[in-house]
Amino acid sequence: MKIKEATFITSVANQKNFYKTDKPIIAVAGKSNVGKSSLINMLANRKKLAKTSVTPGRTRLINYFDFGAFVLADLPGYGFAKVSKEEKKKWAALMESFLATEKLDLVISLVDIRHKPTDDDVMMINYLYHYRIPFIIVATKSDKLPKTRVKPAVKDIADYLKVGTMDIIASSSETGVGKEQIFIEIEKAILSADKASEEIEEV
Ligand SMILES: Nc1nc2c(ncn2[C@@H]2O[C@H](COP(=O)(O)OP(=O)(O)OP(=O)(O)O)[C@@H](O)[C@H]2O)c(=O)[nH]1
Ligand SMILES: [Mg+2]
Repeated sequence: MKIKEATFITSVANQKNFYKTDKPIIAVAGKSNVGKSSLINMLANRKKLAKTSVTPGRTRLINYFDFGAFVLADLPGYGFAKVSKEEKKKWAALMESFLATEKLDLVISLVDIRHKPTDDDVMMINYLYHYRIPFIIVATKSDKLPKTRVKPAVKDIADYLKVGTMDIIASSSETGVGKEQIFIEIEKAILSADKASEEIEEV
């Protein structure tokens, strides 16, 4: 899959403004600082399409990007300790309505390859199962591990999340590792979205 030009669409803070489109919607989820915005920039081949930050918890809104064949939503990160209770509640409400009402074709759920998934990571995966949203797990920042430790780290995360190692893609936004595999999964998700809508038309 070749991305010609990805562009920013809009930022939204509440359900009433969720972006409506006929294109497949793919969302990128994960805790603050895990590398969601960096991953989006890697997929777009652009350094500054999605704002990245050394200070965690910067993306408080859902940011939508047009990738041509699909729309990508950069979700606000979770699990940031310094956020007030009030804001955590807001985040949970926003995420819940987003996952429950938007017909997502794929969620790219990010975890840090160097750490055991957090309780919030597990909660996110459970949400995805609950709402029957197709998802893949991407283990980010693989460049920060020695090459020999990447496979064992993926295995540990897979065991912990009770998924197969084949369900996890190790990636690095610094080196571009994992990019092609992620696009293969995006293509698969788009194809099955097309199929589903054809079936509806036939009825
Ligand atoms: N070495 C390395 N650093 C990365 C990678 N991905 C992200 N980072 C760094 O991690 C920090 C956070 O990255 P972001 O992409 O802003 O993370 P985010 O998940 O969007 O964070 P929030 O929007 O705050 O939730 C930045 O300093 C990035 O440069 C990666 O693959 N390798
Ligand atoms: Mg971000």
